[in-house]
Amino acid sequence: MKIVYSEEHRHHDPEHEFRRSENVPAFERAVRASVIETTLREKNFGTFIAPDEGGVPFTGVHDEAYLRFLRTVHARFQTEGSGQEPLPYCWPTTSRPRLPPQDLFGAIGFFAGDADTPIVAGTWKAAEAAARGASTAARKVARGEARAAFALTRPPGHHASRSTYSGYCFLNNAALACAQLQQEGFARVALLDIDYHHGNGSQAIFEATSDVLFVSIHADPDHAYPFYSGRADEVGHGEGRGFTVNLPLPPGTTWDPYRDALLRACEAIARFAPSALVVSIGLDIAVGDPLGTFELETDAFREIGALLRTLHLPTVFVLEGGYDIPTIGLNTFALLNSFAPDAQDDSPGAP
Ligand code: OKP
Ligand code: ZN
Repeated sequence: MKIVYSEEHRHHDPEHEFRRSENVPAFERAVRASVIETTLREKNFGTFIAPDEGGVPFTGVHDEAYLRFLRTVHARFQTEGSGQEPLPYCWPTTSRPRLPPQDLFGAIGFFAGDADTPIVAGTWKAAEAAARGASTAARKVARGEARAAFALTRPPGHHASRSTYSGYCFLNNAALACAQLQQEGFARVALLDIDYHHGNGSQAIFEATSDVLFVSIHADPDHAYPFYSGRADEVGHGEGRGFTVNLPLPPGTTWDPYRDALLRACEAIARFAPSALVVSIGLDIAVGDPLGTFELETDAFREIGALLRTLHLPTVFVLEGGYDIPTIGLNTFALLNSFAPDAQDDSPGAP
């Protein structure tokens, strides 16, 4: 298995965020990726590679005006704002115009999905590197250079839609991996999202298409962020109707009911018969995660990897959430190592 990793994620390392209106130490920190990197290296798992020069398939995933905003917002804030961190204070609610207003705070509210996704000076640099990492992982798998790859990237991506940043996410790395696989000739791709939080950005990007099946297992939005999407009756729109599958689970979910949901997810994927699979992995489904309530132990991550292996698909794993620093490395290893026990074997036939 190829592991795509670059130190550039460190450019985005915010110290604080808001939590239910309170300023608290940030959860989505650089140490998350470094602890996973260290664990996988200690276990001698996989082959580490850097992102390649192949670019990012932005078209079809993110809007031009949104990308321009992300590239420039922090610099604009230094002159047009207070010079600290850009935070939205108002949002379009009754309707969203086609284009953002010229005013900086009008634009921030236009593109922001929440008020606890800090933007620092290096955010664009880090987000762009993560997007390149996910695109690289997809290229390696598509070109048969590896049967599976892991984009060990942050900031995460699954809450970012075509033109909103939210939930620590700016560029939708998993969606970009899907787009890259499609560009390389894999017409039908399944995107499985097992982060604790519903991947509302990924769903929004693909809800009107039948080429990408989006399947998500997550905490019931009645009780968990992102609150306004992820219910079981959201099944896609138009041509994409039936190609979105949401499997919400109650707070406190343990392995047995989780496994049932994962089996259903795997059945939906097998029925779709894709030519490749992208998995958004969130380690925040682990017991003890500060932002989750599920109770999955390390054994469960092993079982998840083993179950995904039975799909026999070229697979791109993309890191999303997971905030319990002492366990995220081991749980990532548990999942990936049971998916690909012989991870040093990168030949196309190998898992
Ligand atoms: C991102 B990912 C703390 C409250 C929670 C949103 C959670 C984002 C999770 N400020 N904020 O899906 O792990
Ligand atoms: Zn999450």
